Amino acid sequence: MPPVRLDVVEADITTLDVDAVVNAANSSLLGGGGVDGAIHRAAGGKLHDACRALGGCGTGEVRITPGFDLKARHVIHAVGPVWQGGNAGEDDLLASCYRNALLVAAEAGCRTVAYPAISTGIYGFPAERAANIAIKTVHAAAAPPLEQVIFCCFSEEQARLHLTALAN
Ligand code: AR6
Repeated sequence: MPPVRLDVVEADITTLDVDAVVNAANSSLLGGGGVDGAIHRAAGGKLHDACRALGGCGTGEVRITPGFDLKARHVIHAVGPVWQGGNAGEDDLLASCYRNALLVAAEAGCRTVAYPAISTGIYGFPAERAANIAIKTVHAAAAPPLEQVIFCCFSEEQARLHLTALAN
């Protein structure tokens, strides 16, 4: 089996034609700002209904729904940690998001998955530290049937941090 390819792109994740996009959600799963708001807007109101039926999600955990009006067939909702200074288990919780999303994606038969930089916006996780955790965790855990994992960055700086982490 060929190894899973890891790529960094600078894009709006709602535009990507992949099997699953990961959402940086909150524990209610009922939407919010940032990438969560963008995904809900692009997927349409049925996503909200599907999320409501799930009844919430713990930090570090994930839930899967259809992608509805998105090109992506699935949305994997991950609840990242709120940054509290680094001594509240934030690193492990962030890694759990990346790992659990890979497991759920594989269960759903996904071959291509795109992640945003979970927790690095409204939740305040330091961007470089988060990029290192994202790349390290996915590199260690990605396996077939997955073929490609995309780190979808929303700025040049985020993309640079992920590319640097990938090169190390
Ligand atoms: N495509 C890709 N990345 C994006 C997009 C987009 N369209 N929009 C923003 N980003 P954030 P969090 C990047 O704040 O920190 C919500 O209200 C953004 O630049 O979306 O995990 C939820 O409901 C940043 O690098 O998520 C939660 O309450 C990254 O996505 C809370 O925010 C994550 O930023 C979650 O906060």
